[in-house]
Amino acid sequence: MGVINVTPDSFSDGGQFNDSSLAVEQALLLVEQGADVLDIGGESTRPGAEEVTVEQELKRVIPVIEALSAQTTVPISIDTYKPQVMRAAIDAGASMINDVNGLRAPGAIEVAATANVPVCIMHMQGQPQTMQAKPQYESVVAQVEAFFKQRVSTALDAGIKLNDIILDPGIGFGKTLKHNLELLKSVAQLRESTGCQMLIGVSRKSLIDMLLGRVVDQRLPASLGLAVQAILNGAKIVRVHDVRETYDAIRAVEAVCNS
Ligand code: 8Y7
Repeated sequence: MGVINVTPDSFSDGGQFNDSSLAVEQALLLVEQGADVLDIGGESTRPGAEEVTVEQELKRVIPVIEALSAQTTVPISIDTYKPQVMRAAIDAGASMINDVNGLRAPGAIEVAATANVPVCIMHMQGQPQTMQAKPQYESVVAQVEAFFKQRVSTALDAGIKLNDIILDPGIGFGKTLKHNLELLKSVAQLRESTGCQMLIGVSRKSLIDMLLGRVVDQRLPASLGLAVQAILNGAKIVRVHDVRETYDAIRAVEAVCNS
């Protein structure tokens, strides 16, 4: 899954793709590089980021989704927790929902069920503005697992198909370094206990800074190592900024696994 931020404040690309045509160009480049899904987001969820209004978010993402769906058959995922944005994005050609809030906003689960598309339900403790202040768990893996089971049950009750549910432990979303490492170690267990496919996002994240002291443009080697490990542990999708590099790393390792 290739990341396209259509925001002026996303930490990893400095907002250079905040113009729709640049975002479309970048997305098509990621397709050439091997992306199987494009994740289009119009509101930064990095720790401390400001919220944007529905109108602002629609203005950012809808033109990009419309243009892209005319130019590529690669599935487009809408990265939002707002039901109005989900609905408009689906109407504009998106065919997957990526919700960092796990379909917990009022109306989100109904929109996802009606849209009848795959949904990624991510775990987050707290809200983006404050989530890194003091993340606390008795057992992070057990609590994320319990959250997944509750959300899957609610999603199924709302009419979402089990096969359409993808789960994500939300690396960096209300978690300390230790919590993130425990979750990354438990991908296979989380997949087995829920019966759902897993998505993992570690690309350029600050846990790499905490581990190695790397600024954002020095995080590619660790991002690749963690992405490969997630796949070897059974993750189905990795959400990444550096598609070509991740594609090569995973394909090379898979060749050995499949030999
Ligand atoms: C994730 C994500 C972000 C993630 C899923 C960043 C939107 C922060 N991270 N969605 N979004 N999983 N499913 O660093 O880990 O890219 S935004």
